[in-house]
Amino acid sequence: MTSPATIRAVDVLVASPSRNFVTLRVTTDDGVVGLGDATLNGRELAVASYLRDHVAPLLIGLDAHRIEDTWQLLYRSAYWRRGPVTMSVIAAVDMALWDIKARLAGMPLYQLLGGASREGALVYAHASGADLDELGDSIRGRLAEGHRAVRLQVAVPGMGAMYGVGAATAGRYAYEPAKRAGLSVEEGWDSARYLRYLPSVFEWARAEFGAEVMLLHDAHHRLTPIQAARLGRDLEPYDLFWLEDCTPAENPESLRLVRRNTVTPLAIGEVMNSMEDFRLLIQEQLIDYVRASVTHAGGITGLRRIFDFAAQYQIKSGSHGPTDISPVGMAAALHLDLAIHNFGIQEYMEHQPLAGEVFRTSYRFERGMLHPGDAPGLGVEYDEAAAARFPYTPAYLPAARLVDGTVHDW
Ligand code: CS2
Ligand code: MG
Repeated sequence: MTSPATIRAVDVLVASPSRNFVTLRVTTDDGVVGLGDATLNGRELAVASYLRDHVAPLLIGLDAHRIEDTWQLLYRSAYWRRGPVTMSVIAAVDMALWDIKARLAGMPLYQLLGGASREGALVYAHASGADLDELGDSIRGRLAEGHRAVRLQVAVPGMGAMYGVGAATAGRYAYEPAKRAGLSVEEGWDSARYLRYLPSVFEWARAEFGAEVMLLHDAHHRLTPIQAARLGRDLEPYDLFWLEDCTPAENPESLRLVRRNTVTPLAIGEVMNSMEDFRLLIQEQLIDYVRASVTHAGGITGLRRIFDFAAQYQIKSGSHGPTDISPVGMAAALHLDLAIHNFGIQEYMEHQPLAGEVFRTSYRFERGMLHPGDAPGLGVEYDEAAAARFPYTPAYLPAARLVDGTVHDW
């Protein structure tokens, strides 16, 4: 019988090394520390308060080994279920408890999840540009680093700043979708122009970079179902690995129309956080990849349930991994990626170097894949003294408007 690991302290750490991160630290009576990521980009303090004011008092004195029981307690006893704030809170606690259990076992977390099912997790990098020349340089940079899968985002001629396109001078992809302070920046949007232009980008990319490289694209929820169907069909000759968030998918039934009209693989779900969000998409095989993250979908326990359900329908994982998932969330994702059978791909948008001053990670990149490393637990250490140098800085996500000023999906 395992001796209990009684929870003695629960701390919520908010810091902004290059961008805001909310980290949960759970400490046991014996001084074993577990970390969890609770970063909800643009709404960070809502999660921090939920954790600090409502959850921390419930955790003190519990046995950290009882992960499933604690998950169910936080999910059911709150009464108010699901949603990004609640599920990010549960996620952070879940990650921290898995971290503690694996540290106590002296094993990297993936061993406790069933052991490695592969050598590493295939990742995709981001490439972007204000025009095709810049995009070409960006793709060449990623391929030179050893990446085999690249997401392409490019400015549409005649449209201003838009999602996923990094600053022209940034060199390495450095899209920061918010000013570091102040209110939302507004971006313009014109679906007709985008739909006319995008297929030519992928035609160019295939001619330039050949058939082997895996190419992805994110439509970031901006299309109607019929527009999404047309885009998927127009992109078919260029063999995308996936087309992401082609519609908002809040009405999952609308994906039936997209599916009937295109065989371009579809990935959806970075804003979703529960099994209920995915049920119809999975049962009707309306998607090919589940895009949820460990950080927003109830942790390792929550996301694994969704992935296991998806596996019954030959749907694979494609975990969300932008820089607003902290290095703790990234590490957790990699342990799960390594262990599950229906792994597809992992997004990898490298953190800025400043983040590395606060989070020391053990994951490593090799031959287009990430491996979580073999340090006990998640393999991440948090430097609180370094974090003190980077106080929380309010930052908003942009807003999108159509040419006539109508608010649109961002
Ligand atoms: C995204 C994100 O990585 C992605 O595919 O769509 O960049 C997303 O915009 C951010 O996570 C929002 O916080
Ligand atoms: Mg996305």
